[in-house]
Amino acid sequence: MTDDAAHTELHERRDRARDEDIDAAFEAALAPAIGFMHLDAAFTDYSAARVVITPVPFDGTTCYRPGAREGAQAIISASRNLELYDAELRRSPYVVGIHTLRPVEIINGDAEAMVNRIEYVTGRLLDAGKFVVTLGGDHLTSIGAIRAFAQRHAGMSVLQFDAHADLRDEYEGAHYSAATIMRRTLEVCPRTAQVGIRSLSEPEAQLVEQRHLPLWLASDIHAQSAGGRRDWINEVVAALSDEVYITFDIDAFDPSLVPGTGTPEPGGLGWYDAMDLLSEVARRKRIIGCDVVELSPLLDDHISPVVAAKLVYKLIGLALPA
Ligand SMILES: [Mn+2]
Repeated sequence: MTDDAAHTELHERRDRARDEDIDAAFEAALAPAIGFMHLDAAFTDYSAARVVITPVPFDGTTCYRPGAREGAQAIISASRNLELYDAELRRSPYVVGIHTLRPVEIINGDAEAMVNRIEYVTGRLLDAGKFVVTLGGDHLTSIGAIRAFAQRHAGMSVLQFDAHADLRDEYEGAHYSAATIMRRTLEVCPRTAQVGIRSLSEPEAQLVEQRHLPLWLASDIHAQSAGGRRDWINEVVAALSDEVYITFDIDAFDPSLVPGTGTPEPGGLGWYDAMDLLSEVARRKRIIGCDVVELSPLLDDHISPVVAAKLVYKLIGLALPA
């Protein structure tokens, strides 16, 4: 089968279930679990896939409502509903191949060991030349991935979307926590930009001031957007180096868009705030990897996982122009 034929057949098959699928279901029972975007084997083969999705079902350092351990699977399930074709990019990003790993085995009660395991898995994938997308899990997940990237990309920067600054040195005595991940990030990657922030402690605010950390409050972004101004986008891009790792805490979005998160904060970003910035970053920089964390599914809310899944697919499309 040519690539074109496989492409067309996949589009058709996803549009309507066929009787043969009942037979196929018997075979599928013997096959690996369904991955992100529910693609056919031609587009999920590990050796050919450009993208590898790493699910991390860990929420051991969540400080408010737990449940982010269900986030990665909810994103993968919701991705079944997405179109393969990206309307704005005018192409089908999945053709680069997307392989979904089995979830990383979690280590309960030992956040540092969990970080080390994620770092190891991410490092192996990077050394194999993969574009790695890590799905949390709570925000602790990200530091493992960021360390693996920082070791291999000197001079990279980290762009964080988040309601929270996550700059505490310790949280309830813990060095490794969802609340400390940007502080740990600064230890391996001093160049950061924090966007959508609307919750931080006084010591965190002092740290931002002392170190002149580039940080954009959601309220400032809102005020600019309301006045039709987009200066903040240029400012954020200017703060970044050429190679950009994106860590996207889903609570950066307004909770009216994504209520399914562990530590919701009112007054967040809209979808197009995030899209406009991401498009500009993709246009002027190189996105080397990303994670989407802190989706914590709620009963009867199927919107939050869809938003997160669409964000993941958009990040892949923006980072890897065909
Ligand atoms: Mn957060």
